[in-house]
Amino acid sequence: MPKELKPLRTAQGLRFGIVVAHFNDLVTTQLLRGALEGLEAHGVDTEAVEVVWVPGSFEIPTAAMKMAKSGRFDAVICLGAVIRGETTHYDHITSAATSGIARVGVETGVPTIFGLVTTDTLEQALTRAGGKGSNKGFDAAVAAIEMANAMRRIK
Ligand code: INI
Repeated sequence: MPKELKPLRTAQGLRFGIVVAHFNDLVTTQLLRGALEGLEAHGVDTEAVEVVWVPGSFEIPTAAMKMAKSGRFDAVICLGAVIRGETTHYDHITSAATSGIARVGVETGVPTIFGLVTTDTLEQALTRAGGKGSNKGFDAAVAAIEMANAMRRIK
């Protein structure tokens, strides 16, 4: 039988950083609410969570890198909302945020979780931020817990 590390969603003793963009904060405050609910639902102590706000999604990787390098967090959750209808540089911001967030995780070994909604309209973004039951922030929190556990268990 191969050794198999199945998803583990217990979160006692784990610490999480959250970077959240305030651009489109109608959406991102809902993503943050979802992420905090997701962590709490799995037993994360609120004292073990630190939230930093940044201006927009473009700035998320810089703050995530500093959090990841601090050695104080088991995973860093990144939350933002990029809405095509409101910008001509949607593709640039989305691509910089996406590759930057991925780079932080790969370079530091501290999992970074992609909790950005990238949509055509504000309505679509609100739907993905809990509007109709699902919240990408909550999903990001669950992914963070799974990755934090996986990284602790890989020898
Ligand atoms: N930032 C976002 O997070 N979402 C957006 O939709 C957005 N738009 O539309 O422009 C946005 N722009 C700000 C950007 O992320 C930076 O904060 C800004 O360019 C300063 O570097």
